[in-house]
Amino acid sequence: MEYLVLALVLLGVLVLAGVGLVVPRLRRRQLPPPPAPTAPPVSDAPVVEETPQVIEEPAIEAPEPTAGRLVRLRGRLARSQNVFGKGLLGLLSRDRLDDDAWEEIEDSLITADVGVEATREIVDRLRERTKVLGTRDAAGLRALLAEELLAALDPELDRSLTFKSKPTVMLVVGVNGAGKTTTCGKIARVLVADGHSVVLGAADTFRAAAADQLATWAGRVGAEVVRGPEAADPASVAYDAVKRGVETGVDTVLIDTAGRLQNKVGLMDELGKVKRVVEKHGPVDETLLVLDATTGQNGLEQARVFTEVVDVTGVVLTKLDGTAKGGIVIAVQRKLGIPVKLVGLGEGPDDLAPFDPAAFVDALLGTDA
Ligand SMILES: Nc1nc2c(ncn2[C@@H]2O[C@H](COP(=O)(O)OP(=O)(O)OP(=O)(O)O)[C@@H](O)[C@H]2O)c(=O)[nH]1
Ligand SMILES: [Mg+2]
Repeated sequence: MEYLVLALVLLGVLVLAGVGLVVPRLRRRQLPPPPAPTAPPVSDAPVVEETPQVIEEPAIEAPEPTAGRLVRLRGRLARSQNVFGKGLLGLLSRDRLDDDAWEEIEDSLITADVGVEATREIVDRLRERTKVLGTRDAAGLRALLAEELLAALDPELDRSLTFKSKPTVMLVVGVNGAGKTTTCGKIARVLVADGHSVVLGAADTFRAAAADQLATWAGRVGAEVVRGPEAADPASVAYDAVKRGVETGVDTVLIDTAGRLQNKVGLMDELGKVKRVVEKHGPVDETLLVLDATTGQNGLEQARVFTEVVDVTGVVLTKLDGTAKGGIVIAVQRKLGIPVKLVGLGEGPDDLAPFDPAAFVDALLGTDA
């Protein structure tokens, strides 16, 4: 009986506890819904719009057109102009043109790097013609000198860059510091200005900086550069550059090579190999030898060795702006039998001009004669 009472009491306690737990929950359910979230307070502060992040592409430059560049840059030949325009014309217009005067004329041509042989020819012809024609006035003498200088420059030579293959491959070679990389950059601009598309090959793998230098030039005209790891085989980089040119469908591949002295047999052999390996894709249409005009007659010996190794098709004469020896153009062509196709007249990106013999002679002689 006692047990029964105890059980009933326990049951009662449990029932009461259950009700206590459930009722508050029910109550909570019946609470009104919480207020809807209100809009944030309107502020008078100006609305700051988030600008989307723009990644800036390097600006692509529009190179100057190439036509008439030599005329525009004629002032850069000032130092050579002093020898030809002022010096020679001054000598020629002396009252008496005796043997001494002709010798002085000869000396100034040789000093201007025209070369001994060409100088003799020019002076002999001038001497003959001034005598026969009796020319003594400044304009007449200037015209005769201009004709002889022009004839010595072989104006009939084809100086255009050859575009035969697709892509046309151009190899740029020369001794250290002649201006190869700068010239590659300038040529890339010339090509782009004339409507071509270009891939550049950084086959100077001796210095990492060489490829960076080329990449900077390429970036300015939006051209692609193919480069290899430092100390990579230059022939393989050149090969890859042409391969890339084929893949991307550009019409020109321009390959910069490392500077090398013509008397280092191993380096000259390496250059021959670069050309041969590139030719697995097809012929190299242009092999441009870059010569520093300020090196004068020494440059001619370098040039000769290069022509034996890689069959040079054109000369780029750089730094004509820094020398009084503009006559080197005559000597180079004569000695090598290869046309000067381009001339460098400064360090600026568009300071490279297609070589135009008539405009060149005109610039050398100046207009104040
Ligand atoms: N004044 C003048 N300077 C030039 C001309 N062409 C090149 N230079 C300068 O010559 C120097 C050498 O030029 P680079 O293009 O580096 O010569 P590089 O032949 O590639 O040299 P390496 O690769 O070291 O053999 C640079 O300071 C150029 O700015 C030119 O026509 N006129
Ligand atoms: Mg270089």
